[in-house]
Amino acid sequence: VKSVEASIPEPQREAWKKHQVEGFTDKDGFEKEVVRHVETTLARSLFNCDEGAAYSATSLAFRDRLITEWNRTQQRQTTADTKRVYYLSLEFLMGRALDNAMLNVGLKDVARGGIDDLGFRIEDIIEQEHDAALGNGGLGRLAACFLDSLASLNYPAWGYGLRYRYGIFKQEIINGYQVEVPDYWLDFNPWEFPRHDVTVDIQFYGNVRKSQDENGKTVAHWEGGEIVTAVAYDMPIPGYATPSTNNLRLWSSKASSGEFDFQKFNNGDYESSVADQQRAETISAVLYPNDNLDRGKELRLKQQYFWVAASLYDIVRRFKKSKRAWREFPDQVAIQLNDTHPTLAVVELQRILVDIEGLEWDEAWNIVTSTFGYTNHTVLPEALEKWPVGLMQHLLPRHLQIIYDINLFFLQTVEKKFPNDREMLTSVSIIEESQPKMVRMAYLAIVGSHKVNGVAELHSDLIQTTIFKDFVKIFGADKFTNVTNGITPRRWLHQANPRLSELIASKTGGHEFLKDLTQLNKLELSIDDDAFRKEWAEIKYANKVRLTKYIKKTLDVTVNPAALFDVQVKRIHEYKRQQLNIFGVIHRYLALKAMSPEERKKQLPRVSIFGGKAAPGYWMAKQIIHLINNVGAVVNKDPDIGDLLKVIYLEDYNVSKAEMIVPASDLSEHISTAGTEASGTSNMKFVLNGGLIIGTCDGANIEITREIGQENIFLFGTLSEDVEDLRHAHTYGSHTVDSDLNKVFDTIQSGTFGEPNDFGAMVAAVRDHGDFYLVSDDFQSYIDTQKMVDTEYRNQDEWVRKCIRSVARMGFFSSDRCINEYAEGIWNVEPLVVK
Ligand code: GPW
Repeated sequence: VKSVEASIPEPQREAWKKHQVEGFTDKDGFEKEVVRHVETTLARSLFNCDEGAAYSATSLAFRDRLITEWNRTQQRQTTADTKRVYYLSLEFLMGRALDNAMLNVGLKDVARGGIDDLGFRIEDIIEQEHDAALGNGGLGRLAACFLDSLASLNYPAWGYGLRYRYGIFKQEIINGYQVEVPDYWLDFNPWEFPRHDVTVDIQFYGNVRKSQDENGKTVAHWEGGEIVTAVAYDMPIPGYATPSTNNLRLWSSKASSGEFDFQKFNNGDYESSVADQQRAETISAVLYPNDNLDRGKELRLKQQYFWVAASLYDIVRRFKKSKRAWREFPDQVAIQLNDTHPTLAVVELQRILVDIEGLEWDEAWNIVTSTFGYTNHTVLPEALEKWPVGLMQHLLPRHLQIIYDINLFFLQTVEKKFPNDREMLTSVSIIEESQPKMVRMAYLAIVGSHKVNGVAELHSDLIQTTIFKDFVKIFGADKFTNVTNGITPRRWLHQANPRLSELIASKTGGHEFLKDLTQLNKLELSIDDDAFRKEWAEIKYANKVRLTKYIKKTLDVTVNPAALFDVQVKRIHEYKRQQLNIFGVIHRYLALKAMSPEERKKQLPRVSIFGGKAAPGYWMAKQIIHLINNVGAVVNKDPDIGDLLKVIYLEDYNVSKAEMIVPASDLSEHISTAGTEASGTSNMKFVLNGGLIIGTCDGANIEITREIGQENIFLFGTLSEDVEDLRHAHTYGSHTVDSDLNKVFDTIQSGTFGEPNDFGAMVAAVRDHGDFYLVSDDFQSYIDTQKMVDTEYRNQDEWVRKCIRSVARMGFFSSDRCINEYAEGIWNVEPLVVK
């Protein structure tokens, strides 16, 4: 590795070296930086520094530290000139940055002391930060965990996304209904660096002209249309206990400053040029709030192309600096497609290579397919992206031509392999011959990539045997693989649950487990240590007390921290079956009401905690939220019930709230209809924090069971291989709902929880409309399993042992393991070792 300094010309080298910034390392240095930022960067008097200003100054002090390491990391990577990974994701659900930065850099204790000297509490300062919520749910949070692992493992990697002005909406619950409020998060964001010098002009619309070059070869020219400029904003991503600091580059749209604008301006058309400006800015204005649903909006397609084109331009520009031959591109660049949202990148790279760089089609296509990998995150048909051919033609005329050519060449190879198989050709065609015709983005992603992976074993099996089975026949099984999801133990254990992290460190020989999570297995050696188990239980209790206080403060409901905390927090979706949970809660309420006071006294107290957002246009999901809130309103004030049952809806579930909620759960629910949840990742977070789970045989629940042992998990319900037959039977046979569930429905329809009509559709979906999500089939086994939970929770000693054993066996679910699998099996990249 050449010295970084060598890039500075000899005569100036000394001056630069002499003044090189060395970040603070002790309390004094930290305080000095904070005070300097308060007085100069924030222009505030020291006597007028509130918690907000103290947060800002602390963050700026850490940002400065990160950026010097960031610069050195980029220098190191440029000098080493090895292969880089580019993770393209429309969502990065980062949450807060300050606590994470302090812990990863290893200076949280230093900062705590300094903040204390300056008259604040570090916890209050951390709480000031607004979440960076540029994502909907699991898919976006996975991308954020991956960035943490990539940096912590020293991989040369970049994230590319959009800098939305509005992240996921803020949820308010008003009279039991969800109300959406815009999330304007950019007022003061110390974590981003605007790069006004890093811009890319992006073209839309226009038309394609073909000409012949001097060799008689046809060349396509994409002309006219309009130009929007992409401006880069960089966020440093610090690795844990390593100087490596990677980059997340987010693109923001603004009107191009080209002649077009000036013409209008000179003609005195000032207002219309301002309107153009605003129209350009809308491209990166808002995150689409749908989870597991494709709504096919034109602006969304514009977002996708804008982001993909800017990112590829940046990647290609970086590659070109190395002056290598094009065929070496895949040796220098690996691009991972986080679901199909960035699939246009396949087409855009082919366009750059053929139309702009003048490569032959086949050579270009080889480069393209060797570069891309595609991760699928769902089998739900309503989530598989399709775009109308007409829209594509209008917005990206040249890209549509290229898609047609890709499809033509692909179908020719299929025809060779399966002669005279018309059905095969229509079934795998990238163009769906429907009215209107559609571009199937998943098929384009498969054809354009060298590897396709699912995110848990069951899910990867399902995509290979159902939605993509014909592609397995065409490309062979080797192209398809599994990489089971993981989570970063830094945020989801060390940061969210510091006391548990310390206790684990004391039993496993320090904090090594945060870099190698398999070391958790040493915990099993301490399982018979009474003092250890006692402290374990105390930590869980303290975390529950913290949540109890939060519930009191925000909802004015008193819950008993000794009760069993039963948590289901995730996006609201029929397939995730929050309705099954609330029907179970109503069943419990009815059972308690039917008991004599003596009998009631013997029951185990339980707090049912829900949280999660519904997509604004998802009417049924909003009904579910409404029912949960109405049940809470009745149950929580019923004097017969008291502590025995409380129903809580936590408003505005997000990453920072998850950090408080996850460590406080005894039991969490992961109860999707088998075969519908690709993986799930919160299941991993809850178990890692010493909670047990009740779940279906779906997604990563299956692998969690395999790792921790089936005696440590409460599984119930239909298996995925039986789902189809049951659905068929509901529709074509006679569908009866068991009597316990019918009692629940009758109670709802008697008006116990408000207007019965409000929930008619939820009941009818199960009773009358085929019960697609098999709520009635799984209800009895769900109730029975919840009874087992009650029984087992009474034996606290054994419960705690189950929790410890489970945590000890969770090593597999680190996103570090997951990233290493991608690096070896898909990207072919290696870490850049830092001396
Ligand atoms: F539909 N996931 C998500 F596949 O959070 F695109 N949003 C989405 O839009 C999609 C998937 C998509 C989730 C899966 O539902 C979850 O099971 C998985 O754990 C997560 O992606 C990360 O792989």
